[in-house]
Amino acid sequence: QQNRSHSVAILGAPFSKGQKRRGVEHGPKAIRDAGLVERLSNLERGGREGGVRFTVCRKDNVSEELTQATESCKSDVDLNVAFHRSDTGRCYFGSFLWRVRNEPDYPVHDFGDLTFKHLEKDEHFMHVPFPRTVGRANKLLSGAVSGAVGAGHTCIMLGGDHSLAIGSVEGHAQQCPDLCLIWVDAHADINTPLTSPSGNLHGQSVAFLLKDLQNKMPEVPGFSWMKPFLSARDLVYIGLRDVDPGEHIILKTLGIQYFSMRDIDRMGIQRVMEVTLDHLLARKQRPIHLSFDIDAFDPSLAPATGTPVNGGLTYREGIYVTEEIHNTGLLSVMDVVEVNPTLGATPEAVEATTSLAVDVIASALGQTREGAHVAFPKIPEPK
Ligand code: 6HN
Ligand code: MN
Ligand code: MN
Repeated sequence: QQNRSHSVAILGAPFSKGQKRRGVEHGPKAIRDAGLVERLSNLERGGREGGVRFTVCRKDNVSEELTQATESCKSDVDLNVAFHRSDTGRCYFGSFLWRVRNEPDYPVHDFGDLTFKHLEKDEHFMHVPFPRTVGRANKLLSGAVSGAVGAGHTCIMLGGDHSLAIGSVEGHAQQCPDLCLIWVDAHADINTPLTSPSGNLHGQSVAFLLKDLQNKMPEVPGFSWMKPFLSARDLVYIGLRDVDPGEHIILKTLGIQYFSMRDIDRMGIQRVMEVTLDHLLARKQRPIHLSFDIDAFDPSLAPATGTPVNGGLTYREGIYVTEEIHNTGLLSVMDVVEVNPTLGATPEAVEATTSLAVDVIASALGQTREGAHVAFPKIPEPK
């Protein structure tokens, strides 16, 4: 049984060479300035936690375990039940968590920013700019994420452009080889250097991760330190609405599970999350890597980003995604990328984007819209 740790590590990755617009390297500072650490420290995550996480059990088992857990729930303990019905409706998976109230909050460790070097001699590979610089940055990030996860933290990686997901997911996989990946983005970021219209590596991150694309990938200089390790079936996309032709043939050929904005319109975000978690977790509970590109949101909500696309997630849809991921109890690493504070038309536009980034992180780590009452075991009475 997996028990995700409760301390949170924040890791800044001020890096922008995976694309051509400068400014996204200021993302970590902008997100911190929007009050990230304070928000996470104030989260009512307090107390010791434990419980049962189960993979698949029959409906009657669930109600039995639920009764037992409820009976053993004393007044100083919160019981949190989160489970999902499988597609067939016959199986359940999820968790019963207990939490002792009124104990100190879980610590938030801000590990600061990594320092990336730009290599002077870094010629294009085909039409791909800065391959060695991007490769080296990701190698450094990989080690840092692996270290944070290995030390027992839930890791929040602040980008930076989305090429950083290569190192983030790779480092995570060093500690958790059975991880699964949820990619929330307007874009699929699954171009190979041979399909990429722009050459930019932030549009190719997933292609570096997938075993299924191994024989379609040329040897890009700067990336000899890593091998692809992820299976196409361990990946789900949410929010797609700008997919290049070469990406579309890859998605279709590999049979990757994706939910475009059209699918969200059709099914609703609730059903999308149900199928997503069922697809990734029904067979086996395993750590989740959430790679969240802020451009998944509609540009009216997240204007300060490099490749905005109309018709994105609403605030409520985006927060629902992170709430559901939190409720699995399995979030292990989260990337928040492509916040570019130099691209907002006004200071308000920048502020909207950075505070939205803080909101999705807080929500992924347990902030609820219904409220919480860790500090209030009962309704206070006048003396
Ligand atoms: N991102 N598909 C386009 C490309 O250049 O390959 C856009 C990629 C955007 C990448 O937003 O992380
Ligand atoms: Mn994107
Ligand atoms: Mn992206």
